Amino acid sequence: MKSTKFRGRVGRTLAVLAVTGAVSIAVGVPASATTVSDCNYYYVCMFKDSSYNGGIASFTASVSNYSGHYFIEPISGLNDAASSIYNHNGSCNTNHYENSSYSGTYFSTIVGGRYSTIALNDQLSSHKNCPS
Ligand SMILES: [Ca+2]
Repeated sequence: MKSTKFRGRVGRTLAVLAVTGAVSIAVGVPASATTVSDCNYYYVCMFKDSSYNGGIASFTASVSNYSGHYFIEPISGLNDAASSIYNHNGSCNTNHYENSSYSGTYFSTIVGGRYSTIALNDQLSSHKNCPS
């Protein structure tokens, strides 16, 4: 009899934990859940929105044309859409260009630099990793 009651209490506790877990998952992973900490070491990361929100695109090399490249979490096109950058490549600066093929106006980042809002917002189309 006693052991039956004990199992009942454990059962209710587990049920409450399961519901709590489900709620935290739903709240903790909205569509635009990216943060600057999603940018792993060795990568330069671009984010669709300012303040490292809205999706992330991570690269270890130069990209001459963003057409066909995408942010993930959530997925959306990279070209003419980046709004914040974290240079986490650990070794060198990067250049970010208005046009493909490393042309047009550009700006540079420094190693470890975090840029929550960038010049050329929603205009970037290529970047050079370690340009000099
Ligand atoms: Ca944007």
